[in-house]
Amino acid sequence: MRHARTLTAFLAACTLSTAFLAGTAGVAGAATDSALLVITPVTGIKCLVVVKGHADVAAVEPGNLTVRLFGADAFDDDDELEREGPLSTAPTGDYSARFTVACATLDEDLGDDEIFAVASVFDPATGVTVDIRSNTVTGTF
Ligand SMILES: [Ca+2]
Ligand SMILES: [Ca+2]
Repeated sequence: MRHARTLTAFLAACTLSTAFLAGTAGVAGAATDSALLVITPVTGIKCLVVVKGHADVAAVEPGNLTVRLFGADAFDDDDELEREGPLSTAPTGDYSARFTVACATLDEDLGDDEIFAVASVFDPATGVTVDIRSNTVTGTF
């Protein structure tokens, strides 16, 4: 009985988080800025980087997106490791950038490396570039 209740609570939590994720992928103007970083080693040498999310912009144009990767550092400035672009968002402000880097590029520290992405999206309607910081991925690259 106790197990059943725990499982039900767990499933309810999963449903909630799925609904939340679906909500963040929405239509231009209806969703807030977001950036999700996922890093997957393809081989021991190459790593696949995916940065996807949404920019709440009023207008878009080709080449409005630049994606940068940084190594987070508590005691020093964050190092820029990689820059990809110009890329383009979809007309909705949604974007998904996929590229491979040498995994060694992500080796920004002795031991564990803390990597985050910044998606910079230019809005031609306002002339403003919005920087959207992602989650931080910790790994040993
Ligand atoms: Ca670091
Ligand atoms: Ca390292």
